[in-house]
Amino acid sequence: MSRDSQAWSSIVAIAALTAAGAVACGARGGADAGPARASASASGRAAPPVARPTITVVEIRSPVDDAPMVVVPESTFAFGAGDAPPDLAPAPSAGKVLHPPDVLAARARADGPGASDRPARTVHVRAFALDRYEVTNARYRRFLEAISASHDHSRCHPDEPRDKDHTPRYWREFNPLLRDPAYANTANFSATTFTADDAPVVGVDWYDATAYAAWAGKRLPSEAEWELAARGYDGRTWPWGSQWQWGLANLGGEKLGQDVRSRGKEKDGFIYPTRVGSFPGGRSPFGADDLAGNAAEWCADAIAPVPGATPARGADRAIRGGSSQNLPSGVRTTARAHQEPEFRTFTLGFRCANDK
Ligand SMILES: [Ca+2]
Repeated sequence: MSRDSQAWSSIVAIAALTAAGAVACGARGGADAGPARASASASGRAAPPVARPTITVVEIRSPVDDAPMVVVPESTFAFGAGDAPPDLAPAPSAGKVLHPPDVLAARARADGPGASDRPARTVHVRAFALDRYEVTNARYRRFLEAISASHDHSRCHPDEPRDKDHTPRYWREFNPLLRDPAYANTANFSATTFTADDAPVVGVDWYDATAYAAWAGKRLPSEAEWELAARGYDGRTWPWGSQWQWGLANLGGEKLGQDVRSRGKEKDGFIYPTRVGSFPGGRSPFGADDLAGNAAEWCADAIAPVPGATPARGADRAIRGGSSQNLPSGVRTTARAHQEPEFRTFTLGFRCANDK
């Protein structure tokens, strides 16, 4: 139970959803373990079937940043992709069909050397709450004003640079990609592309994200928590299900297979991360939005050089969900990425979690 828990506003049940084939909640086995508060029975084999509890979408509000959060109960679930390739079968409706180049590119990525989400294994996580949306520029601005006034970095990560400036990169360097003439014709930046109040804050590194979370009385989610919130109990490939469908997430790659006149345009309408909650049809089983695409999201986990080893100081940190620039395979619920903790780019933000 977090120290802020008593200040949390009353729980509001929004809806009750029952997963197909639901059975009684099966919080089975699995001792709790760090650093991600999750344990894995890494067997090298596909994960055994996991019971599919009933999912009830419950929303609460953080008392510090007033962010809506969804509650995920203590759970055991199948973490990581199984042996089957991702289901990229085209949707039946015209205009929402994957073009052949999209399919080929997506499958190449899903099965390539970068696919580090296998084998699947059974993981147990304690109950937690997760921000329903990525942290927005408006909320981050409040944090930045607070820490700029107080100069109190005592709750920031001990490895971050002394008196670190937590200002997002693109609040200072407007439109940096236009230095590249090849991008200049298609980038379509505006003064508010990366500063709009209701868009996710991007251009923040892992230390910035960690500092915001601490200010808000929260923390970054573990990869296991993030994946459970996105995937639910039925092993779905994307937050809405295992059938690919355009228009349910802000991602990229939609220009592939199109003629040159479509340069700079995408079917979802957005090249860059856009207003959070713009794709309610892609909401996860637990009620979180934009887990697939929009801004990619820092997670708490440090990446070990080999599975099971202790990560080095300054090790890469995990990134989940893909972004407005990824292909369908890159926004799968199990797709993983990582970068050094100082890395900042225009498609990378975060959301927070908290203990329940
Ligand atoms: Ca996202």
